[in-house]
Amino acid sequence: MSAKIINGKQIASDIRAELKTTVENLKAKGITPGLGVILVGADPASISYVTAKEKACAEIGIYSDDNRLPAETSEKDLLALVNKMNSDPKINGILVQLPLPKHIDEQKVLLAIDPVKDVDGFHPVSVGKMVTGQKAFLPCTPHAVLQLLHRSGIKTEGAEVVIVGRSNIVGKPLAVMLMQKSPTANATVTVCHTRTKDIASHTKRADIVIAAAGKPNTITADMIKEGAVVIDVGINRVDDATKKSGYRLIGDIDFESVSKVASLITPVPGGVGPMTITMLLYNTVESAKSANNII
Ligand code: BQF
Repeated sequence: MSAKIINGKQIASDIRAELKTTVENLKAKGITPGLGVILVGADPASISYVTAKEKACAEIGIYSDDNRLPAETSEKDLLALVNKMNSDPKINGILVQLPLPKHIDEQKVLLAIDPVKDVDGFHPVSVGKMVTGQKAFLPCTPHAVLQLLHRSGIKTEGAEVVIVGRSNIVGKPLAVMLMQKSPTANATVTVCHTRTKDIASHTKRADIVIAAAGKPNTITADMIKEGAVVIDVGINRVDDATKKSGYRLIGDIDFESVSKVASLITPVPGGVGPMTITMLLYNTVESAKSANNII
């Protein structure tokens, strides 16, 4: 089999066009959705993510408040900025770009964000609501994966889904979302990780394999059932002298070999990544709507 490629960039662009219309309608009512963005330090990958998110906001008419702080910023000063954004009516969503420098307690900062502005969905209140099936801001990357599957016409109901990776940002919430009692979820979920005895024995049974391990070539063709759907959440930078940046992005999946056995596959770049940013825009627009009692 030769897999069809799921065009995440195209699906993301379709959703962004829908959101742009929603934002235009909000603006006609005097409402401009706003995102407060905080980057601490100058990690090149983090700078590129924050820049991409702010550009995406501008393209659909979301106001963004850009805050780039030095790596030495104290936890106290960061918490003060979060608190200022919590009480700023122009800000509907607060994005603290992760990872934070080691001297700052990440959990403490996430806990300081007002849950009504928690557009990344990392606050324990959001996580708790999500796990118990209440309305909540969904974390952007798992939500991106669900939307990609949905918009590509892939049913998860009754499907055997194997997730490789158990992070708090991707694997763990994705497992919860896919096992939810809902026609758009209802999957049978297995989560594999670094202590799993035989990852291939699990992935080989799967109708849908989702790689979120953070390591290139974690998934190879011999680990995939013929005709399976394969989603690559990995974003890894590898040196490439032919690029002017000096690097290129690759996923966690050996695309070359896996695309010969899968029926559908996401590429990197241009797969889950652009959808992740789109879900951040979605949550920010939803937050602006709720702040103004619009459903
Ligand atoms: C693409 C992220 C690891 C750790 C922290 C588009 C993004 C990436 C790729 C992007 C990511 C990864 C983000 C592509 C945001 C996804 O075209 O393939 C967009 O900006 N991402 C992040 O904010 O923090 C991370 C990965």
